[in-house]
Amino acid sequence: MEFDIELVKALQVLDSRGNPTVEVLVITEAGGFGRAIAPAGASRGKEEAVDLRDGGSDYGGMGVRKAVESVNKYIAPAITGMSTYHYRAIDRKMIEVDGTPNKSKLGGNATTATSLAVIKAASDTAGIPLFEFLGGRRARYLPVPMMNVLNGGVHAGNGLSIQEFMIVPYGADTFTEALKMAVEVYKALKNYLKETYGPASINVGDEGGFAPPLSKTQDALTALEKAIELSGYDVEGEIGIALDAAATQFYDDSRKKYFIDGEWLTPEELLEHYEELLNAHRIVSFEDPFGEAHPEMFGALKDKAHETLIIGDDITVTKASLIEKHFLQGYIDGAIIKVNQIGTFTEAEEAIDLLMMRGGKAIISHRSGETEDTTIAHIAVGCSAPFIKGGAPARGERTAKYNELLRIEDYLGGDAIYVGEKAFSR
Ligand code: 2PG
Ligand code: MG
Repeated sequence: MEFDIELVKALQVLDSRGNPTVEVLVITEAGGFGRAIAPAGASRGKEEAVDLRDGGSDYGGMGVRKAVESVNKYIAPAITGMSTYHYRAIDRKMIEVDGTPNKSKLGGNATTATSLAVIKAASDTAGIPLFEFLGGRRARYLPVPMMNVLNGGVHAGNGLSIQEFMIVPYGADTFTEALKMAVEVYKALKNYLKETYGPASINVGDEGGFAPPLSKTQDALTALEKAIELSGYDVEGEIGIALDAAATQFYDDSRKKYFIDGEWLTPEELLEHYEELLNAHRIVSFEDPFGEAHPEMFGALKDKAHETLIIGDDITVTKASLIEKHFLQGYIDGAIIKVNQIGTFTEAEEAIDLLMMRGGKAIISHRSGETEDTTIAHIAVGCSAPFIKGGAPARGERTAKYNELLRIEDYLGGDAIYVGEKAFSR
């Protein structure tokens, strides 16, 4: 009885871009407390769960009063009295009340915030951290962070087509040390960009990475390599470079071409372009290299790039069925997991489990519109995911996740294991 929900209540709050979003509070009969906030993406896959937004003039139409009402009026009466310990039944209930394939009735923002608040309330009622509630005593692996330190695409106001240039500090013994390495590279990158491209180049994008006025992929990669070298680390064995092209964003459906590095390229030409880039630079992971129109091209790149993990995001949208399909076809090595792409933790968990059982890589991810919510840190450790994507090691909504991982590592003490380079093993 003590895990049963006594109260569910939603509130409109703000995300890191200043857009309204949904916060949900869940309290159990034993006084267990869970509060979670839905994040929001800018580069979204077509099949993602739909956020309910108010339209009209307030907040430029971005208000979420309707989604708040979904929680207070429809979700709360349906799940009050249910046991948070059995959170999957609660998520199934919300899916049933919603009744649509993409949460468009209740709003993916409403169901996401509720679902996460429910698992947090359950762990609080049990008196254990969320990661332990999810993964038990086996949950002790700290994920390798993929940290977006140079922003382009729809997250920045520069000419870079590729959305995210990330550093991956895998050659460390602890998460704490990996974070220190990343911060050193971030600072070195700042100095390098300022000296090379002037003070305006250290303005930052949505995920806290720098957004220099560059337009060539090559120059951004060189900047990252320089920063790694200047900090005294090795791009071959300590800190890798990862990319998220979010290529749907620079694909023009009428021309059937991608715009990158000053040129319009067919999918085949883009493949060649990537091959050249991958020959010149060591890239450990490459997310969404092509748009949703060309899943088979992921496979073509995977066949050529054996040293690089090919990762789906917009083409997989945290849906177990899509992840399995693309994985079994040999198109991807792994997938990005974002609870709000699918709308409930239970469905995201299913996608993670299925992917990991097949031998794929689950990368637990933030969104470009984030908040102080740190649930993804717990999901990553709780599900023993090899990687987490959380943005730059700067800006409160990004450092919140990394700081929580520091706390988890400290809490685990001698039991903690940093996944490190094993994150890449196949
Ligand atoms: C992505 C994400 C997070 P957004 O594409 O992987 O980095 O961006 O939240 O805008 O979809
Ligand atoms: Mg992505």
